[in-house]
Amino acid sequence: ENLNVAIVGATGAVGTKILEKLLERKFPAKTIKMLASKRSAGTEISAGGQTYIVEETVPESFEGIDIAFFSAGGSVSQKFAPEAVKRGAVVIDNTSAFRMEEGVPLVVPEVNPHMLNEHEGIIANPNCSTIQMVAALQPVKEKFGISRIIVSTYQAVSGAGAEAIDELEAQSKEFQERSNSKADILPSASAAKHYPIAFNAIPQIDMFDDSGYTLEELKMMNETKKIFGDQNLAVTATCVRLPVVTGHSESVYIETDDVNATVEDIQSAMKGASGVVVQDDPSTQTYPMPLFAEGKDEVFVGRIRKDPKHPGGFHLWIVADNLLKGAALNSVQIAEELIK
Ligand code: A2P
Ligand code: 11C
Repeated sequence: ENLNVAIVGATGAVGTKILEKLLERKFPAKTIKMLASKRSAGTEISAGGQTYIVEETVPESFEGIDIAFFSAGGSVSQKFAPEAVKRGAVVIDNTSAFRMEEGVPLVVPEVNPHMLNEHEGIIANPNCSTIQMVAALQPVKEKFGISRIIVSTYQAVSGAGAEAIDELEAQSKEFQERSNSKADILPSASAAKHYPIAFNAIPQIDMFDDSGYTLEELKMMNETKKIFGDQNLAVTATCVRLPVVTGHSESVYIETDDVNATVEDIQSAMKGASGVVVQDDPSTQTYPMPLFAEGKDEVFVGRIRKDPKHPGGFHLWIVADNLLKGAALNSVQIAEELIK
């Protein structure tokens, strides 16, 4: 009970979950400061029988803070994370602002906790769709080696923030009433065009790069190599937004180095891994789904099949709560690992 903690983006989809996880896991915090923009200064947030008053984020907010969680968008992190570090805080940043910088550990505690040994004040929490994939694949990589990953995602709107959840809800209602749907947020608030997400599937998450990939796809590709510490890993992604509120799903194809690995080998490697749950039994229609992963800490894996032609090729279906393991929980686990 000796740490002063701050949450930047405390009113957001992830920030509220960070508070929940800190309380639920009894993180040894003496104080928890709730920070957001000027707009929500004075707002009250109740959790764990306590009321927290939201304050505007300013450089001085970080005086005396030991650990600062950031989840208010990349530009807020760019502006305030250095201010927090300057005042002696360790920043655990849930945005993409610093992830690929050298000297910034990019950490999933089940995969690469050793990266926390050396840092310069900022630790990056990976993208949600990356976290659940590497957490599930780590035990397979460790036992059998992985040379190639091809992933297609089916991502929930909560990944794009509270406003995107509102947009899906409003459009769904308007669809039922046959009235005109308005799209302002998805596929990306900064995009020139917006498309409805209700009853749709949008093959664009974030903006496009000159390569034709989206930034979300490039995050999955680059972050996976950094977390696994393997720049030779062949990894490619297609990221799609679905009208699901919470829980990202992924169809993942991998090629193992050990071509003799069997489906049972993959299952038993995963069953022994912390934070991973295998739900894989076609005879009882058992497989992971986002509706059932919501609110859960674990990463769920099912539909594990051998590729019919390619030796060492396997297909898997990976689902997790993008706001928990994909964001808030992983950030709090990083903090727990840091203070060990
Ligand atoms: P606010 O409620 O004041 O706008 P989400 O990811 O769900 O969209 O949430 C974004 C979070 O980032 C919110 O908590 C939001 O606070 C916060 N935020 C947005 N802009 C700023 C800013 N300039 N400074 C601090 N926090 C910000
Ligand atoms: C989404 N994965 O689902 C994104 C959200 O880099 O942390 C997380 C963006 C990030 O829209």
